[in-house]
This record gives sequence, C-alpha cells and structure tokens, in this order.
Amino acid sequence: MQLLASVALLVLPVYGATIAPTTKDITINVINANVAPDGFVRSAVTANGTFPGPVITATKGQTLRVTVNNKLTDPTMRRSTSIDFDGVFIDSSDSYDEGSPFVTTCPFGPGTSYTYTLPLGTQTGTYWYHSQLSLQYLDGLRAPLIIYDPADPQAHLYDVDDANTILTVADWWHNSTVPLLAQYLTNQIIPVADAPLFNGKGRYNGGPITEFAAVPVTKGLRYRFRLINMSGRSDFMISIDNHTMTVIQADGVATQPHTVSQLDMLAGQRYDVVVTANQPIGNYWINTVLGGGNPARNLNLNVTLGRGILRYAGAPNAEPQTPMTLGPGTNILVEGDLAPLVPTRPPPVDINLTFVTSMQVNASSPSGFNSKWQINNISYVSPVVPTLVKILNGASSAVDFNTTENTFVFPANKVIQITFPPSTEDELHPFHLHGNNFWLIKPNATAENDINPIKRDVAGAGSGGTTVRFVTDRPGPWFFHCHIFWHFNAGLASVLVGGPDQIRQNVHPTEAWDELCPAYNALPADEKR
Ligand SMILES: *[C@@H]1O[C@H](CO)[C@@H](O)[C@H](O)[C@H]1NC(C)=O
Ligand SMILES: *[C@@H]1O[C@H](CO)[C@@H](O)[C@H](O)[C@H]1NC(C)=O
Ligand SMILES: *[C@@H]1O[C@H](CO)[C@@H](O)[C@H](O)[C@H]1NC(C)=O
Ligand SMILES: *[C@@H]1O[C@H](CO)[C@@H](O)[C@H](O)[C@H]1NC(C)=O
Ligand SMILES: *[C@@H]1O[C@H](CO)[C@@H](O)[C@H](O)[C@H]1NC(C)=O
Ligand SMILES: *[C@@H]1O[C@H](CO)[C@@H](O)[C@H](O)[C@H]1NC(C)=O
Ligand SMILES: *[C@@H]1O[C@H](CO)[C@@H](O)[C@H](O)[C@H]1NC(C)=O
Ligand SMILES: *[C@@H]1O[C@H](CO)[C@@H](O)[C@H](O)[C@H]1NC(C)=O
Ligand SMILES: *[C@@H]1O[C@H](CO)[C@@H](O)[C@H](O)[C@H]1NC(C)=O
Ligand SMILES: *[C@@H]1O[C@H](CO)[C@@H](O)[C@H](O)[C@H]1NC(C)=O
Ligand SMILES: [Cu+2]
Repeated sequence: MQLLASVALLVLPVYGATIAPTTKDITINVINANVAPDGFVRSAVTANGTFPGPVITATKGQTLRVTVNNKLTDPTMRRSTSIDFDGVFIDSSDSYDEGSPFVTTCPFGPGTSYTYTLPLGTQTGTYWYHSQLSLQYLDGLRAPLIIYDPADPQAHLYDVDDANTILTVADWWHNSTVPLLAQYLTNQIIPVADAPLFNGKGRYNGGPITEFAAVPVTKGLRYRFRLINMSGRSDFMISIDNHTMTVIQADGVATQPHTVSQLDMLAGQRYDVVVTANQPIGNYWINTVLGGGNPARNLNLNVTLGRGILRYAGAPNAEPQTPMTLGPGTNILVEGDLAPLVPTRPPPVDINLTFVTSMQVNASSPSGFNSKWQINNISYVSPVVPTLVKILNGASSAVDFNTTENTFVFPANKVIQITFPPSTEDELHPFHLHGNNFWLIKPNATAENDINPIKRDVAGAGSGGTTVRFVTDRPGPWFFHCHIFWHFNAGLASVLVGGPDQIRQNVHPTEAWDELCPAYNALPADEKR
C-alpha cells in the first residue's frame, strides 16, 4: 500500500550511522503560567509555559547543555528551582551537575540561570526531567527526555517511534503544593489528587468536558510507545482496549520482549512498549487508571477520567463508543517476569544493608502523627551545605555528616546490596537511585533472582520485601529516595556516596557551580522557599 510505505519510510530509524559525540544546546525558561490540563485554570510552575513541558530529545553519545532560566515570580509557589534529569547517569567526572538540591548542588533563585552539562555516554532510552526542589514538580515542572539510538538493537521490533509515541501519565492538583505540603505535615494524609492526566489532559468530577488526548496510529504499523509515569504520588494501571503491549524496556534498559495486557507503573518509572495497530479501524480507550489515596477524600477525583484515545487513521474524530473501564485486570505485568536483553550476572555482595522504612509517630500531635518518614529510624533533613561540597572539603565517612543526612559512604567499586524487609505498610514506595541503575534482585513479593535480573532505577519497596544491588563504580553522592514526593519531603530519603577519594580526584566543578550556594544562601527567605 502506497500510504503505508511512505509512512514507514518517514519513520524508519537510520541504521549504521556513526554519530560523533556532539553537543546539543537546549534552553528551558522556567516561568509561571496559567494552565488547565483538566479544565481547571491554575497558576503553575512550568517549563516554557506548558504542562507537560517541552520534550528534550538527544541522540546517543551527545552532551546536552541545558540552560535553565529561572523567571519565576508567583509567591504562592516555590520560586527557586533545581532540575533533575531522572535516570540519566551523568559521567562521573561531572556528577556535580546532577541537580539534587543540597546533595550535589544548591537551587538557584528567581532572575538567575544555570547551565547543566550532561554527557550522555552510552545511555539510550526513555527518561524525564523535573524540578527536584521540594514538591515543585507537582506544580507543573515535569517533561520527557528521550535519548534516541541510531543503531537501536530493538529497531526491528517496531515501525514508528516519534513525538506522538511519547506518552505521559501524571497526577494533578488544583492547589499550590506549598499549602498542601504544610497540611500533609500536620495530618500525614497525602492530599488526594484532583485529576489523573494522560498526555497532559484529563477531567475531574463536575469539571468541563475537556478533550482527551488522542494518539494517532495507522493500521498495520507497530508503535514504540514510551510510557513515562511523571506522577508525584499516584500509580497508574495502563491498558489499551483490545490491544496488548509488548514491553521492551524498563527505565531505559532493554528487556526481552514480553507481552501483557496491563501494566502498573510507579512514580518515576518508565516502560517502552510495542503496540501493533492490528484491530479494525476505530477509536479505542487507553485506560490510565490512577491508584493511590482514597478518592472519598477528594470528590473531584475520578480515577477513570485520566484516559487517552488510540485513534486509527480513518476513524472519526470522536470518543470510543465503548464504556470507560478500568482495564481488563488480567495478564498484568509481573516485574519478575521481565528478563534483560543483555543479561549481566550481578557480582557477589560486598556490603549488605537493610533499610527499614517506618512512620515516626508523634504522640503529642492531635492526629497522632507528625509525618516523618524514616529509614532505619532516621528521617532525612536536607543540610545547608550540600553533600558534595562537604566531600570536596574532605568528608570521607558517615560521621562527617549530620545524622539527619542519612548518608552512607562506600569505597569505590564495591557491590552494595540493599534489602527492604517485608513490612506491614500498605504502600509500595518507589525507591529511585540517582545516577545509577541497580539490579532488581527481588521485586516485591517475587522470588530472588541473582542470575539474570533486570536493571532499572526505580523499584517499589513493598510489604513483600524488595532487594536491589549496585556497584559503586560511578563516584558521586547519589540520592536514593522514595519517588512519592510527599514521602520524600517528609524524610524518606538517604544519600549513597561511592568513592569519596575518587570524587575528589575526578570532580572539578565550574565557577558557576561554585557560586550557586553563596547566591542561594543570600536570597531572601521567601525566594528560597
Ligand atoms: C523553550 O523556549 C525557548 C524560548 O522560546 C526556546 O528557545 C527553546 O527552544 C524551548 N525549549 C524547548 C526544549 O523546546
Ligand atoms: C488552596 O489552599 C489554600 C490554603 O489552604 C486555600 O485557602 C484555598 O482555598 C485552596 N485553593 C484551592 C483551589 O483549593
Ligand atoms: C505512577 O506512579 C504512582 C506512584 O507510584 C502510581 O500511584 C500510579 O498508578 C502510576 N501510574 C501509572 C500509569 O502507572
Ligand atoms: C474489543 O474487546 C471487547 C471485549 O473483549 C469486545 O467486546 C469487542 O468486540 C472488541 N472490539 C473489537 C472492535 O474487536
Ligand atoms: C466517573 O466518571 C464517569 C464518566 O463520566 C462516571 O460515569 C462515574 O459516575 C464517575 N465516578 C464517580 C465516582 O464520580
Ligand atoms: C543480606 O541481608 C539479608 C537480610 O537483610 C539476608 O536475607 C541476606 O541473606 C544477606 N545476604 C548476604 C549476601 O549476606
Ligand atoms: C509533635 O507534634 C506537636 C504538636 O503538633 C509538635 O508541637 C511537635 O513539634 C511535634 N514533635 C516533633 C518531634 O516533631
Ligand atoms: C529503630 O527503633 C526501634 C524502636 O525504638 C528499635 O526497635 C529498632 O532497633 C531501631 N532500628 C534501628 C535500625 O536502629
Ligand atoms: C543536624 O540536623 C539538625 C536537624 O536539621 C539540625 O538541627 C542541626 O543543627 C544539625 N547539626 C549540624 C552539626 O549541622
Ligand atoms: C507486595 O507483596 C505483598 C506480599 O505478597 C502483597 O501483599 C502486596 O500486595 C504487594 N504489593 C503490591 C503493590 O504489589
Ligand atoms: Cu513512599
């Protein structure tokens, strides 16, 4: 068919091209703007004025230079900012440019700019960027980051991989996270989101009938959908009516193709799936059902109203006639069933740690809680002087840090294993390791696999017990925190330092980085917030 052939030609990846490392310059203006992804107009913290922000694309081997201009003015939200490029390793000699406030850097205030230099090395796949300061990303500053591989070993599995195949899910609040966080810290109840969003669009009960986002497909082609959970709290059950999804990557790491009907994504997680448009021409619901929190606590929330439409070329510009379901509820992805495309056997453990997560109960607070989450009885509090600055000034062991920094220091090139033992919590905490992947030795409630486990950078630590393993072969201070940012901001975080001596040898921050902390510390209190 003429049409099919020309479409396929347009989207075919280039094979065999040798791409010399190049630098790509990107500008992001962080500005307040009114947005209404679910029909409710609110002021937001945005990248370039939109939610989600603009996609950053790169090619394998490039170095990204991302200049972020902080133009925030709205005092009802945070006005400083700091950007994390989630899942991107960053070459160890540049680990200072990693955007974790008070770990690798200080935030920067309104009216100032900072340029992040990100050598992408050999990484490819699906990532995202977001504000790492407090809960600011829930106020809007979140967007995809895709590293394309011109010689993708999985290219034969799909025909189309373009701007239309980047799919995001997110939870959305109508209010600023500043009052919401204050409220959370007094009652321990995470404010339930107002709406689930698919590709930046959704609805809330009683709100206007906004248009759901449509994803165009052409019958007969295979699509590589890059699913990104940019959620701050909620997980999402994703399915597409009458279509299966073949998982080929988890968090940017290739897996053996594995076909399911539904998958559950935790905050921060990414899955690349291949969907074949093999059904009769029509409109099909993409169900992205929000989980997390009791909808009875927020009558705006309707978990079924974050959905998209898979629209075949030739189908009417209309919603599917079929009911909005929660998905098939069968053939759901079991993480432990995923196998890596390129198996690597995890080396034996050198240092074996146990992380017990718990909620610190405050008997004198009216609700019985003061909302401090703890790892091994310590609730993380950001220091004033970032971890990396302390290391560059000589800090070499855990005692060189305040207890509340919950900082672990390891020699370089050691194999670290962390086990979250079975707990009584009902929550699956999506623990995210910055700057590294870990082997998922034991997903929640699944048998241990230390032969050929997948690698990823977000894993749910749940009531069934979870174990991850990684090597400290990337010198740097790396945040390891729950990606439910409410929990993270209530202390559910630690810092894992690998190779302090190597950090001092390798890391030579720029003058611009050196100036970040003095500038931040000189800001008036209301602009630091
Ligand atoms: C953001 O907006 C600026 C100004 O319009 C533009 O130069 C830049 O390319 C945009 N960034 C992205 C990633 O689209
Ligand atoms: C946001 O929170 C503030 C402070 O609690 C409250 O006064 C205001 O009504 C809230 N606004 C919305 C839209 O919920
Ligand atoms: C995204 O992650 C959150 C938090 O873990 C979860 O509640 C939500 O269901 C996830 N969304 C998807 C689409 O998987
Ligand atoms: C889609 O699946 C549903 C439920 O299995 C079935 O009733 C329906 O006929 C299917 N639609 C098409 C177009 O095949
Ligand atoms: C959610 O929205 C659907 C579709 O509009 C509606 O049928 C359903 O009653 C709503 N659910 C709740 C709990 O309001
Ligand atoms: C590591 O500790 C866990 C319990 O926290 C234990 O089950 C496991 O056997 C230990 N592994 C090694 C290699 O010591
Ligand atoms: C416990 O709660 C009380 C009352 O809300 C508060 O004054 C106190 O600071 C809290 N204690 C801690 C350790 O946070
Ligand atoms: C944490 O505190 C509890 C109760 O005080 C105690 O039983 C436990 O041993 C402590 N755990 C650690 C790792 O210090
Ligand atoms: C350690 O952290 C606590 C809690 O933030 C703070 O009160 C204390 O001043 C810190 N101590 C040092 C030496 O930084
Ligand atoms: C984690 O594992 C436990 C124990 O099998 C199970 O009860 C729980 O439902 C699991 N949590 C999730 C979110 O899968
Ligand atoms: Cu959590």
